[in-house]
Amino acid sequence: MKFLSLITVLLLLTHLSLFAQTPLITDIAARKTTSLNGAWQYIIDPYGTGYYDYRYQERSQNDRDAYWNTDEQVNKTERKEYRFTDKYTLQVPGDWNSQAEKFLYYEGIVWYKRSFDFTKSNAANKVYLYFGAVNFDADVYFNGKKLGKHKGGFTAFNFEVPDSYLKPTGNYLVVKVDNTRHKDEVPTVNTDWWNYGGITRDVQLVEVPAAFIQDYSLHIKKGASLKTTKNIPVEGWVQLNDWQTTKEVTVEIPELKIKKAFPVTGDKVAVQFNLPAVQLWSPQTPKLYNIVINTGADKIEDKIGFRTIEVVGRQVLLNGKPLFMRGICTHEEIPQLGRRAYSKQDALQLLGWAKELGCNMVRLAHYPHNENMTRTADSLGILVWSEIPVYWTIDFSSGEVFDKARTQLTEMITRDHNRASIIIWSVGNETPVNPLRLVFMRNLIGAARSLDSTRLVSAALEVNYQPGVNKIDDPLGEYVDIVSFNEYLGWYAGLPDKCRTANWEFAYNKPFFISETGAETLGGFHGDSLTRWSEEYQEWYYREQVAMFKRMPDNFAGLSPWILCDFRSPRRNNQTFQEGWNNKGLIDQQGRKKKAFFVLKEYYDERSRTSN
Ligand code: GCB
Repeated sequence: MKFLSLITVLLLLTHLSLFAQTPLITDIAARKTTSLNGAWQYIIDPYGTGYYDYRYQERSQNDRDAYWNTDEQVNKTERKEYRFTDKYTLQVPGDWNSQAEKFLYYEGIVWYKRSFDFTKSNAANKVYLYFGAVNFDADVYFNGKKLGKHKGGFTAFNFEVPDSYLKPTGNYLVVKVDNTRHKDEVPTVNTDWWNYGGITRDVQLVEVPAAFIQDYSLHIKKGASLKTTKNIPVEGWVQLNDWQTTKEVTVEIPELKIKKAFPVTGDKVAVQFNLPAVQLWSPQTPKLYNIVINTGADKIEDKIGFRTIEVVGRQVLLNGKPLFMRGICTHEEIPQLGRRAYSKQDALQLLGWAKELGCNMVRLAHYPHNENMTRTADSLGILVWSEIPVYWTIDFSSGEVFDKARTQLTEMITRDHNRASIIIWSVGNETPVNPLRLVFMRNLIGAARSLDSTRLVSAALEVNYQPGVNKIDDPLGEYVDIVSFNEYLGWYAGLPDKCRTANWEFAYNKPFFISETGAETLGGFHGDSLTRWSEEYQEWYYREQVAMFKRMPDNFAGLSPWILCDFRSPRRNNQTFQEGWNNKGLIDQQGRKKKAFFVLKEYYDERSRTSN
C-alpha cells in the first residue's frame, strides 16, 4: 500500500512537472510571432470519447483512439473512429456558439485541430505556443504530445514547445476545449452571461532568443509628487528568463532622449530613473511613449503611458487631480452578431460607443477582456476597471477555489500591468456578505496589492437595503481603496421614482463608485414610462437616477451603469421581451441607441465640463 502510494505521488510529481505552465510572456505584439488563427477543424465530443476509453480511464499518450494522435489510417483496413476534416471547421479566434446553430447552447468538449508548417527563423530560438484565452479548460497537444493544460476562460497562457517536437512540415496542434461549468471553478455554475466556449482569442507561435525578456514593468514611482512635470521618478523591473548570460539591460525612451543601463545581478533587474519632462497620460491627453528594452540578446518595444492614480482622503486623484469617472460597464460581446468580441475592430466598436456616450472610463465586466480592449483603451484615453470572475456564489470555503481565483488575478495583472488605462483591479462582483467570503476576498485584495502596488483595488459590493435607508456597510469596504456597489433602485426594487426619497449611508470615509445601475428594455419597444420593457421606462429610470447622482455627497467618484450593450444570458427567459438576452444595454441587439443612452450622455457631457 505504502509502495503504491509512493508511486502515485511520484507519478503525480512527474505529471505536474511535465505540465507545469510556463510563466507568461508579455508584450507579445513586440515578439516574432506566427499566427495560428484561421479555420481549425473540430470534432464535438460530448462523451469525452477522445480522452477516455470505454472503462472511462484516461487514454494513454500513444493510444491510437486518443484524438490528440494522428487521425490518419495506417492502412485501409484500420478501424478509425474519429477523423478531423475540412467539412467541419471553426474560426479561431471566436466562440463556437455563434458559428453554427448546433453550438448555440452547447456546453462540453470540442476538439480543435490545426496543421501547419513551421521553421524557426533562428535555430537557437525558443518557441512558445501562446493562447490569448480558451474558455474554459484547454488540454494542448503538439504533434501528439501533451504540452500542458490551462484552466480559466479569460486569461492568456503559453507553453514552451521543445525543439524535439517541431518539424518543418506537417505539424499538428490539437486542443481539447471544455466549457462545462463546475461548482468549484471561477466563475461557478451560476452567472448572468453566456458561457461562450472555444478558442476565443488569438493563437500564436512566439519565437524568442534563448535568453529573453520575459516581462517588464515601468511606472511613475508611487507617491511621487507631480507638482511639475519635470524630473518625475520612474521605477520598475525587467524580468529575464535566464540572467546568467546577460550583463546589462538598457531602457530607452527615444522621444525623451533617455537611455539608461542597469547591471544584471539576478533574473529580476531593478530599474529606476527620472523623466526629464513628460506629458502625462490622461483621458484628455492619452500620450503613449515608445520604449525600448534591450539585453543585447533580446530587444522588445512597447508603447506606454505615464500617470498616477491614488486615493487621497475622500477623492480619487489621477495625476494628482480629482477624478470623476464617467463610466459604463461592458461585456466582451458584439451585440449585432451575438458573439464574443476579440479583435481590435471589436474593441474600437465598443470603446467608440463608450466615447460617444461621453465616457472617460469603462468597467470590463466580469472577467479580463482581450488585450485589444486594454491596448485600445490606452490609445483612446479610456480608464479601465479590470475584473476577475469571482462572481456571486463561488465556493468561498475552498482553498483550491481561492488558488484558482488568485491564478486568474495573477494572469490578468501580469498581462496588463503596463497599461496606463487600467486604474482599478477588481477582485469580484456581488459576493455575499459572510465571514468566509471576507477572508477569501481580503486575501485576494492582498494578492492584488502585492502584484501591483501602483493601482487601486476594489470589488463591486451590494447595498444593504434597510427601511428608510440604503446602507453601504459591507465589511469588505474596509479593505478596498474605493468602495464600489451595484444598485438597481427602480428596477429590482420599486419604480424609478424611488430614487427621489433614497437615503444613502456610508460606513466608510472613502471615495465611492456606483459600479452598476440599470433597467431593461427591448430596443424599439415603446410605451409610457410606467410600461416595463419599454424604452420610455428605461429613459425614466435614468432620469431619476441622474437626479439622484446630483444629490450624492462629495466622495461620489463616479459610476459605470449596467450596461453599454444588450448581451446574451440564458437566465433571461421572458419570451416576449428577452428571448435569452439581458436587455439592459443602452445600445440594443441591432446596435441602435436607446432613448436612455441620451439621458446618460447629457449627464456625462455636463459633468465633463465641470470635472476631470
Ligand atoms: C448585477 C450583476 C450583473 C447582472 C445585472 C442584471 O447586479 O452584477 O452581472 O447582469 O445585475 O442585469 O441583473
